Amino acid sequence: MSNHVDMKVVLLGKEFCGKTSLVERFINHRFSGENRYQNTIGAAYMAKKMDGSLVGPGGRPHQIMMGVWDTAGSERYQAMSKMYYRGARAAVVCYDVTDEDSWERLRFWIDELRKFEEDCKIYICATKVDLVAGEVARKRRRKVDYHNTTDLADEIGAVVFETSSKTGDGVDELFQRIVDDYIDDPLNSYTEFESGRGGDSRKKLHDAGDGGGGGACC
Ligand SMILES: Nc1nc2c(ncn2[C@@H]2O[C@H](COP(=O)(O)OP(=O)(O)OP(=O)(O)O)[C@@H](O)[C@H]2O)c(=O)[nH]1
Ligand SMILES: [Mg+2]
Repeated sequence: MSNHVDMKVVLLGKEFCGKTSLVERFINHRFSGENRYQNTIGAAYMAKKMDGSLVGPGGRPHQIMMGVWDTAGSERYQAMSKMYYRGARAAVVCYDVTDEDSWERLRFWIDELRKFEEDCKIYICATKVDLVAGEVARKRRRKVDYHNTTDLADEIGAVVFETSSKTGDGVDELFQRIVDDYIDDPLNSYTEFESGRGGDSRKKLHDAGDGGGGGACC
């Protein structure tokens, strides 16, 4: 019997906003460099074993395997995105703090998710914060006020993270928070059940994993 549970996470956001770099930093702990842009075609999948587990029958811990779908931001591929966010337990909707258009685009993805995946938890990720570090850079380059994002997040019940794939700031924290929320949410992949006459209450894992399948695992 499997001793892990799959969770599906999808990354959405305008092209060039930093989704692939975020996954690369999270999975491989590296940043390819600002001059190495290679747009994603369709989508890419990667998986990683996460810290934390769910308690299964007999009290056996089941490790969480996070499968991340990194989608293409180009509008050319928009129609395909539904395939990748279907069944996702969490969506990281990204925008680039130096690109106002990418912030405007958040609404589109949030509406899509709300329409088709009501139970998918939304995390708003403000990327490239290294580019606005320091007073001068902040004034010159930041195009989206942090409070606009927190207001939007409050409105839709989302969580906000600011990240830099260049320095690694906020990246592990974002993905660990996703897992922690997943474990804490009784709707996800396990339910309470009563065992034994004493009514010993434990968590029971659902059989069905919802991972995206395939791909590299670290
Ligand atoms: N300084 C800085 N540059 C970044 C950061 N994240 C991404 N970039 C750069 O931004 C550009 C776009 O990054 P990608 O991660 O490829 O963007 P994407 O959202 O995957 O783009 P699509 O695949 O086209 O949707 C690349 O040149 C990256 O090097 C960051 O945190 N800091
Ligand atoms: Mg990409």
